[in-house]
Amino acid sequence: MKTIDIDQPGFFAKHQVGDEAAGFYAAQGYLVVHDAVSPAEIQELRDEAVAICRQERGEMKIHETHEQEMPPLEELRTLPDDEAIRHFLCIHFPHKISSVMQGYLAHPVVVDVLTRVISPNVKAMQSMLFVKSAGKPGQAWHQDEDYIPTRDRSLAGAWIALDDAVIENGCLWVIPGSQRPGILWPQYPHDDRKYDCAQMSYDFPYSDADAVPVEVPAGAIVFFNGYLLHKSEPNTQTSGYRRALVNHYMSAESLLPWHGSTGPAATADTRDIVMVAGTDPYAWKGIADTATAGIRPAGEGGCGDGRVDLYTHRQNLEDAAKA
Ligand SMILES: O=C(O)CCC(=O)C(=O)O
Repeated sequence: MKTIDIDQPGFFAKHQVGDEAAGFYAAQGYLVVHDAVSPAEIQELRDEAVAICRQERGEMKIHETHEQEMPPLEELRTLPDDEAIRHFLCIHFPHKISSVMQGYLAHPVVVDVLTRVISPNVKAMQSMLFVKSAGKPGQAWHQDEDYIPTRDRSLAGAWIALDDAVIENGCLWVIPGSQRPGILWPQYPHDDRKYDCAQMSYDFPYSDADAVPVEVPAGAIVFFNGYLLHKSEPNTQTSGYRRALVNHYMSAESLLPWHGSTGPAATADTRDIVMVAGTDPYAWKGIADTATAGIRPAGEGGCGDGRVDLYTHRQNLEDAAKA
């Protein structure tokens, strides 16, 4: 097993979380709390991941264009645990079907950090359970605010490592400080099969030399800003997984013009949220239940939506501008 250095800038023990950690997050856009989640909690989350993948917590769908990626449910349920979860890259919104996953939204270390770096009032709106078994692809460079727009740039991910995450099994990579300009860089539907079907950011003023791998031991939590450019590479190991539960949060003061919200952009506000700290200034709106748990395609059979390389994408943009 690779030795992971926890004695490096941006890494803190639980009891060290304070102004220095908050300052590192503000400057660099991320921070790591090691030993944040206990071995018993990791085991609970791993066991729950198996139950979710076996669809014992409820059936989950993969989009019909990607159905070939998954064995039929009846077959999945007959497989040994290790083999059953091997088919999964990621499950979206596991907290919508699992009370265990829902409970971890308000993990004490998460609440401690986020109330320092976001606001005393924090709400969660999304969870993703990455299994990322050996051979599964990574996620191309992106910023999470491309997908979950806040109005005050408060989006933050809390990425709980359920395995040691290292370069070889597809740990996170970040571009420190890239959140600072507060710009959402363009994205295109890349055709790079190292990555899944989510779009890739480009034309940002950083190079791969600016990127750092965030190698962390199981039990660490990586916190990262919604404007931080980040990616993960494929799991190139021949067995095992790189499991992580990543939950997303924002200030409760901001509206959330996201899916499930209706009406003018200025007042759109997804209310399928879970308060994890403080008070909700919009409690009078009530809580909605709009998101459903689902299986995220790995894109192993292609993405089915006209993927292109960057050169062709630029040509397409030029052609569209001329038309
Ligand atoms: O865990 C990964 O591989 C990618 C996670 C990610 O990109 C995210 O949570 O936004």
